[in-house]
Amino acid sequence: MGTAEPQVAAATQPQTIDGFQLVIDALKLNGIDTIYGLPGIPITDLTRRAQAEGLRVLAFRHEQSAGYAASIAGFLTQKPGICLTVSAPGFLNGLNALAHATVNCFPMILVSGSSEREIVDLQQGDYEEMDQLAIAKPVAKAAFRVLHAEDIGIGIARAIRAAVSGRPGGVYLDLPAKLFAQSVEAEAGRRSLIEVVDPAPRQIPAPEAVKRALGLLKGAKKPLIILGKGAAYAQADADIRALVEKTGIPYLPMSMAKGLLPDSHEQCASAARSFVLPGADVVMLIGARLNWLLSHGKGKTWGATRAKDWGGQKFVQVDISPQEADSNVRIDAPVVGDIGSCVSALLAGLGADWPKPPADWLKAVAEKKTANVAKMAETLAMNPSPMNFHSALAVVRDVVKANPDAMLVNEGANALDFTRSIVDMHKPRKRIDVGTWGIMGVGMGYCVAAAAVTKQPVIAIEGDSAFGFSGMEVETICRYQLPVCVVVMNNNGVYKGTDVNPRGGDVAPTVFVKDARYEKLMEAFGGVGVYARTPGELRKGLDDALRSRRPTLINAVIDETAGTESGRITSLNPTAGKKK
Ligand SMILES: Cc1ncc(C[n+]2csc(CCOP(=O)(O)OP(=O)(O)O)c2C)c(N)n1
Ligand SMILES: [Mg+2]
Repeated sequence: MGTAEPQVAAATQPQTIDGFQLVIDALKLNGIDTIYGLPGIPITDLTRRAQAEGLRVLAFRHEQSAGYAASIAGFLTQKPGICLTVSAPGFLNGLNALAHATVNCFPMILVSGSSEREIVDLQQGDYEEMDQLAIAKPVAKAAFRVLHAEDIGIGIARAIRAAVSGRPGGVYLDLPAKLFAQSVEAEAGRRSLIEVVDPAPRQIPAPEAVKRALGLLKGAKKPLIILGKGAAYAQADADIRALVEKTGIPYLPMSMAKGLLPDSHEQCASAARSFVLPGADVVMLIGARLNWLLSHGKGKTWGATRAKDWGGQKFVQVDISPQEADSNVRIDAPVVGDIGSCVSALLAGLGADWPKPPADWLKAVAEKKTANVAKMAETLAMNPSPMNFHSALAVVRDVVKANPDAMLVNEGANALDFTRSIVDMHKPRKRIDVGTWGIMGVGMGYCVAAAAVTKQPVIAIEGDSAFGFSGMEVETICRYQLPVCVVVMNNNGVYKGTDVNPRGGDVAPTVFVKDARYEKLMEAFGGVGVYARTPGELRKGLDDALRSRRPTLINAVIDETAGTESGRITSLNPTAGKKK
């Protein structure tokens, strides 16, 4: 056994633990294994030490991409995605993603270093001086600052709970520079850390709410189910599928709920969207909000004659937030709880003899679907030169069908809208896109997180404008050798490449350099570049990328006249009068 000497030394020099280590230990204790960030003062050593301690630290070229990566990692894993940034400018670069996470209900924690509180608060001009906590608050679900090392455990526990419990969202955690170097006695430090117990407690719906909802559904002549990304987030896939199938009700998946049931499912009414929305009499929303993406539940989309009028549908709304109901129109049967618990309660309440919806409604939906699918098939079969969105996306559709586990990232205007409607998804949570705000710039950050989280190949369908927002992250993709294939739908601009400046001189604001060679950007960092002018070349590029798992960028040359202004949401775009 040992001599007395080391014991004396240990007694006189108690072991200490510093702020850096406490942050790392607190994250690890809570099962967090990845940090998406960008180093600099005061968090450089935090990134190094986290990596040395076995956390995966994925470093980006811009904090916004790191933030979007963290936000979508949260969506995919139900654990908060961690984005780590430096103070003021790095923090602000991450702020867009924090707001995006909050708006989309993705659990994320933006952790930013900050400058010296005493100097910041007296506005004495510190290095990167900014009251970050105050700035984060309006766009975060919650915001916290930790001033003392012994509070790190509490700070991280509160951030985790706030991010994932109830309706998830973006949380800001402010860690001033001084905190990292503070030391506390090691044992006390370890004891101060909290392993959060049951961070997202189930919320069981009230039995009477479930009964009310089922009563309404049962009496419906033309029922419809709408699945939102909240339903996808819930990871209650088998129960959701059982509920849809046992009720026999046609359903519409919102963009990121595509694949929750395969888009090829016979009850999927996506191809008859403009028929089922105005036609339905009772609509059950599951994890979907009646926001602008569903025309607020009002107007022509819902069969009303005027924009502000309700269509007369009755609504069941299954949502985790008790405040969601009645946000736009009357909700006749709110069912409040976590989606998994609500769906299983609804399922249990169906009983054995649940009647299928009236046959004439199902027949009408099926007929509309068949007609629209046939119309689309004709368009998809054309092979124009140069390619248009349809001929290019017909290839993507086939490749995704052959690789149903691949992740699909999607952003742009036409590049987004056409992909959403043409490319079927076959499994849950495979499609990740611009979300509630229709935000450009999520692309490459999403690709990195999707590859890191799922280990599956990633296909990103990107408008050429959309790609530009995060294009430099192709270096990140090459650096980590991620199996990402980016397809730039290159139509020379925002919406299309044909606008002309009537005064001459500068090109029009929506137009880019013609025939830009985006594929060379990927080649610059050791990845594979492909220039694709035909569906055959696009197909080969995609197949090769999926087989090799090498970072690849396919520059798909699309007819510059092919798009429409704002894609499918032209109606939201105020114009100068001469355009309709
Ligand atoms: C952060 C952000 N900035 C600007 C916009 C406005 N916007 C919507 S779509 C789009 C780009 C559309 O062009 P592209 O990605 O090339 O798609 P296309 O329609 O040409 O296929 C822009 C700039 C936005 N949605 N988000
Ligand atoms: Mg474009």
